[in-house]
Amino acid sequence: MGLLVALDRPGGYEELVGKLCSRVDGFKLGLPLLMARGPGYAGLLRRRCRDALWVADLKLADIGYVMRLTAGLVAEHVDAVIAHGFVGVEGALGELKDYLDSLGKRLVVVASMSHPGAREAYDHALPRILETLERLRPWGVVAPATRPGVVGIVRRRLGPGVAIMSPGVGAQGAEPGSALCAGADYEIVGRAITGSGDPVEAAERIRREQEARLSNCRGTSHGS
Ligand code: 3DU
Repeated sequence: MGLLVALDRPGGYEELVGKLCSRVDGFKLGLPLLMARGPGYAGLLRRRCRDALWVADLKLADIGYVMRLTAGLVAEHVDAVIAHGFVGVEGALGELKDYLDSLGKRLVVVASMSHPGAREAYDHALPRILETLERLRPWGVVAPATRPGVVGIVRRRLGPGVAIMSPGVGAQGAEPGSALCAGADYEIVGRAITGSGDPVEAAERIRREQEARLSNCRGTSHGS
């Protein structure tokens, strides 16, 4: 059962990361934060919580050459980098994965997104993106907590070896634990924690809700 906190707003997160460090599994750094503070800020935050999983959410979607250059700016400070799935393997995700492998870093690929507009194109592309993921075998996949059915499809298709991360819990309406019950390893929560008056309490409450929902669904639908 995992909880990753999305840090998106440009701002100072040193204190928050220190407080949340023992309560969550990792942090996902968004583009607004990385562009405002620079890639080195990821390293500064990481020193506040070394053992957490640190993910740079670059949402890369370009040719391999440019994705490698972009990922290379932040890779030394994080464990994993996120790229979009629709750009394909040849000349794009394949090159990025080889590059990250050479650095000992992990690739996470978006299978579909959590907002309503993902139904317009992303969901239609899902069968093709699943083929890409089967060939590419990235370390992780992003699938939407708002549509747990998609999480289940990804888990069934890719099996137990892939880490599934699911955004959409909290501000976008999904309940804590719902994606975990559908087969995700981590739920990504941003505003419900970072926008709360008491982020530590919010993170602890979400943890409790994840545990409660997971213990209810275990043995029924989890991973199936
Ligand atoms: O809605 P929240 O504030 O909990 O933030 C969700 C985070 O998840 C945010 O950083 C956004 O960029 C990310 N996200 C994805 O990675 C993929 C999605 O399909 C939707 C959101």
